[in-house]
Amino acid sequence: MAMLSFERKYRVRGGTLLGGDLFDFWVGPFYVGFFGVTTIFFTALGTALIVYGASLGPTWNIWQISINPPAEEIGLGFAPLKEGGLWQVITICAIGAFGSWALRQAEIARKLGMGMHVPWAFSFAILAYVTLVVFRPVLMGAWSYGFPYGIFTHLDWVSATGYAYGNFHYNPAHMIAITFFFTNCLALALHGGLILSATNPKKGQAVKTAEHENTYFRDTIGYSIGTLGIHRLGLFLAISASFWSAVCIIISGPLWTEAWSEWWEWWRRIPVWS
Ligand code: UQ1
Repeated sequence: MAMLSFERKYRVRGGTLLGGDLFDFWVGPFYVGFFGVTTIFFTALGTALIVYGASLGPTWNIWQISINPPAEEIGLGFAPLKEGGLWQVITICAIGAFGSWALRQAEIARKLGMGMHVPWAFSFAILAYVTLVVFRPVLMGAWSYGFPYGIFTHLDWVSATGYAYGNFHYNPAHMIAITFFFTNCLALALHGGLILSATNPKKGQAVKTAEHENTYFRDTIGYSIGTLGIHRLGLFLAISASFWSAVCIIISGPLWTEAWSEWWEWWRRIPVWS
């Protein structure tokens, strides 16, 4: 079916999650929907507040602009706008925009009768962000633990937070997260390479099939995960990377306050070799 006749068939009203017919229409190629409107609202407000916050600051140097969270004394209270309140409102806007985007993905998937894999996957990215700026600051007792919205300043925050626990690479959940990131790269490189090698041949040569792809890996390592399986594996590796990233930061402070290298004492104390 040509794309245009497909779209004529499926670009029809109905199946929205919220708002009924209210925003159930398209503008050019874009579906609008209730959550498209809320995405634009939160994004526009949040961006305007970032620009306003930058205009108050000491610099227009793009690398050095920073919207900082409130000081530790504010605890979990509301801060004056110019003393971290902007950071708080911008954080609400960001969560509103990311949440709206996930719900817009869900609404479009629902209208098309598709699964909810994309919005669920995106939700793991939202989880990682909300862990950094809401869950961990709440558990630590102050918004000051959130990261600042600036290019250099957020890097400084990562560095300082890492060194606050000695060497963050000893954090076991950080190890697991990195392992998932790297395995994700390996899987995507194998998959991208395999698909291009089979379906994008030189001029005059035949496009190969899934049987070629399966056989390539059976010949190489005695096993093929299959054309559906590789996408299940990819989704699992990607959401696991986000999930364990969230775990590794939420346990730093709320659960473990020393250097992460000390956590491994239990391993050194195992009677067999201690
Ligand atoms: C694979 O087995 C497979 O099935 C045919 C793919 O689908 C196209 C792949 O992309 C890849 C990378 C593999 C190999 C992966 C494993 C885990 C054996």
